[in-house]
Amino acid sequence: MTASQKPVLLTGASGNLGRMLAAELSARGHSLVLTDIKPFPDPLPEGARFTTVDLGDGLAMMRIAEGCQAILHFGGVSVDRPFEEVLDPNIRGLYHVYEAARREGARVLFASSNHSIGFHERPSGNAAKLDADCAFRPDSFYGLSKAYGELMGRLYWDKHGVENLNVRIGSCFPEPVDARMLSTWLSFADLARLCADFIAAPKVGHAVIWGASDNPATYWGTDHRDRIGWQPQDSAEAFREQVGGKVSGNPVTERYQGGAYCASDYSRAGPSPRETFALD
Ligand code: 15L
Repeated sequence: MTASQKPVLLTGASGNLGRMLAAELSARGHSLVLTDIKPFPDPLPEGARFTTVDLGDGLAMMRIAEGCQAILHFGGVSVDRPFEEVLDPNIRGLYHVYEAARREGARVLFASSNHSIGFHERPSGNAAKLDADCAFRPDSFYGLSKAYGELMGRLYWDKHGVENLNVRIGSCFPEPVDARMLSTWLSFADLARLCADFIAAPKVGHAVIWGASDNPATYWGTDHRDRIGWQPQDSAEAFREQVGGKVSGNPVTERYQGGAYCASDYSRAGPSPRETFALD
């Protein structure tokens, strides 16, 4: 079996993005191993099998990854949750994913998030966009787990040569639903193309990509998309009239890239570290 015929493991297969990717990648002819802690709710796509696996179970992860060429890691907690809920799936689970990848010689696509850098301010006017090599500024325990996941990729590439692509997903939904998403929206079709390009790329190394469509109002600048030859084709701009007025009215939410995740449980006296200490 050649590398391109070997199956692709998709974790988090029963979630919204997982279900969409299972259908799209199967339609592109990939053989898929699907896993999630929850049952797969759809009829199984052609060339796919599904097994329930808890990311916290290292042995089960090793077994399910056997013979796979790549792991698309969309499993784990995908929203702002208390630390104890994030710990097992997103911290311990990530280690299991990477150990399985190391053993199989598989590459990893890690579904990271804009919340790993959420406390960067939104650029106003012509201000410089944020490049992918910026500092992590997590806005939640969830965002912190995504920063950790990206660093795990850094470690496994430097130490073990496990290739990995870290996609800082903005807001991947069928359509943008508020004004922030004019900057952060990633269409399902652009994400599916990104995953297909990742599987097909001759070399990835350790790379970071902003997971957003071709949005003119983007917060984000350069990244490593050339490594996989990905170019987003959709744009949130078509939805401006529909969602342009949908803002929260919360100054913390509206100031930072991570939006409501920054404002959640926020307890600083002022809205910004810069104003308090004249420091960034
Ligand atoms: C995320 O990381 C979440 O998974 C998603 O539910 C959205 O909240 C998204 O970020 C966002 O920032 O819009």
